[in-house]
Amino acid sequence: MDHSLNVLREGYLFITNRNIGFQSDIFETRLLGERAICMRGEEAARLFYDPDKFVRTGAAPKRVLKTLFGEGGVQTLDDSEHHHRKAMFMSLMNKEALQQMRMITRKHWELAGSRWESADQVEIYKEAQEVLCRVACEWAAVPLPESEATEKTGWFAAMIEATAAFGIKHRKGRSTRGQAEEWIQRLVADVRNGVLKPPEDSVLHTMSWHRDLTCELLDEKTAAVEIINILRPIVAVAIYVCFTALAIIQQPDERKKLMTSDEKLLKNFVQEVRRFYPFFPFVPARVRKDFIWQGYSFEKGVLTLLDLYGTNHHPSIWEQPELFKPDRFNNWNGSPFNFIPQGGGDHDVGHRCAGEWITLEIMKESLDFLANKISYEVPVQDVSFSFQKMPSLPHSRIIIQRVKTLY
Ligand code: HEM
Ligand code: MYR
Repeated sequence: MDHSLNVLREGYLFITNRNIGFQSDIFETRLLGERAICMRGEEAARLFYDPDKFVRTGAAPKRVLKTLFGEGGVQTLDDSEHHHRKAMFMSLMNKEALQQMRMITRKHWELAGSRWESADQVEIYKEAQEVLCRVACEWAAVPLPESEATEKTGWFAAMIEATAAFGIKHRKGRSTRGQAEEWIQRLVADVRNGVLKPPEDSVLHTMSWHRDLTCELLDEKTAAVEIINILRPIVAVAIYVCFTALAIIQQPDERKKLMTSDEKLLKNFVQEVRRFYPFFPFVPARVRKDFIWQGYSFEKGVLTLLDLYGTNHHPSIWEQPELFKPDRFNNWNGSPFNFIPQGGGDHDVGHRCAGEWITLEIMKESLDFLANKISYEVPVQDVSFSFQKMPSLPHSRIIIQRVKTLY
């Protein structure tokens, strides 16, 4: 029987529910009309990120490519083509670029905080998306006139929300991807014909002039897809920021510990936000060639899903996984396979998220801002969140009022 509908009904818990029911971290089912293996846990992640065992070509469903990922992007490449493209992404994540990201994020939060002083109420999610859209474009050297900030934020948000949606919402994501690709393609063309001269180490410059393994420039559309693979996920960090705001509100004792803006404590807190709250549910791959693992046979071409959320909540990895405890990261062993909110394994040779380090920088700065740089009241609201809807968010999007800046 095909269980695709159950994925939508059970969302983040689809795999975990069956792991518990079958008393096994691995099981087989049918999804989108084909056989699929689902698995969770540290050993499953170690297997999934073994490049000899799985490929990504043909793994992501069409609807994901048409909305979230884009076609021809790094997520769909394998082997030397992947390594070469991924190296370009990772070259943009150097120490200076991370520091730059931190400073840009701070600047835009402080500007937003000053605007909020004259507002009745503020919705953190919406504000975070707009702040991060400005941050993303500034960091990437993509020109964003202030008059277009709201529109472009909406385009990225629509792509993120469309992936697991149906009807109008899904179609909107597809059409906004088209608009966004056209917008960025025009910029790539302008860089190539000398009309735009972004700094040499910027995302826009690097991607516009990147050459593939045959020394050809990327076609304009692929270059746009990859630039959007930087901009869109930075806007998506707003989801983590919204959950961070929720954690600050719900954990006054943990918040107090952050008063000195100690970097290690900020880091523990955001790591726990990334572990605890549901965000990217699972990642797909296909079996590269037949093999047997722990008695289970994996046949060439079979769709395989690794449960990221389930691994981050696995009871044999995490003590009391359903409690929010940032201090647990004082004792975390740093394994690339047991804490995998943005994928696992290696950033350079595997598909682990290229933006993991900048996500951490944005989150630490956003946490420090929300916990220490402004004062505000929290009106009564519905902060619950769904495990069915992907991506999930607190229903109220976190509303605050009577904001005062402390800087
Ligand atoms: C890949 C999650 C932020 C760029 C991924 C993957 C996940 C993920 C689960 C796939 C891992 C795999 O296929 O094994 C997230 C989450 C984020 C986030 C939850 C928080 C918002 C970012 C940011 C950037 C980024 C800020 C860039 C600035 C990428 C790219 C890939 C990727 C380029 C493809 C890597 C590859 O296929 O080799 N991300 N990501 N992500 N992410 Fe992120
Ligand atoms: C990004 O923009 O790449 C980062 C985060 C977006 C998360 C959106 C999660 C929604 C559901 C995705 C299902 C993916 C199945 C492959």
